[in-house]
Amino acid sequence: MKLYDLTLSGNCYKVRLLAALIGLPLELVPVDFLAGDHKRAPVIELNPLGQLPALEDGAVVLRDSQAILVYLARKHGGEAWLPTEPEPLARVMQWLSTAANEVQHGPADARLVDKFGLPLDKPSTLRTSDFILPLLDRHLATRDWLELGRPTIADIAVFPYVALAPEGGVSLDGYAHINRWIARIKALPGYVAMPGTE
Ligand SMILES: N[C@@H](CCC(=O)N[C@@H](CS)C(=O)NCC(=O)O)C(=O)O
Repeated sequence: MKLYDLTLSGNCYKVRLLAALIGLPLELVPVDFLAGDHKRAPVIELNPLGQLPALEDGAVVLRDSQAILVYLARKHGGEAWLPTEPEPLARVMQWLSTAANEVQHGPADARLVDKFGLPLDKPSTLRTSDFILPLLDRHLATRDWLELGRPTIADIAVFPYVALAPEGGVSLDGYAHINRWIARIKALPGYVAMPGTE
């Protein structure tokens, strides 16, 4: 199974992290982002959006980190990481949507501005961060994991760009429940880090 990968990408890291936690070997194919290789073959043929990550599992080709988490969790994680019953499934999925929306447009985009110089609207990324991080902290005040009382792909999807928030000038000081949740994720057997989450 090949993951077209970028070390500094939190979206790629979601996939590497889940694979490590479930003991699934991945063949990492590093893509030279600065050279624009994500906009050229073979990546553009796997993902017409020209984005990473992309996954190739035999004839199955997938784009989008959330979709790849769903695929790996259902194919290799049994019921543990993504259950099939309607309510718990939906509970996990709502956080995948939050990861792709508020977390992406808040702390993740703030990091794209500060760390990589992308010309995004920094005040907007800070406003979105100020909306989602307090909400997440309140949610975690009464539970150890985002849903179902155990780690699921909800945690894996939301974790990277929350943990990387300081790289976008978004402080996690004062978010005690988020910080304890980050520590719990880092203590999971098989956990792997990425630059910026150590
Ligand atoms: N929704 C996608 C977003 C993927 C994404 O934006 N990847 C970045 C790297 S972290 C990328 O390839 N950006 C290049 C571009 O958008 O042109 C996911 O979750 O995988």
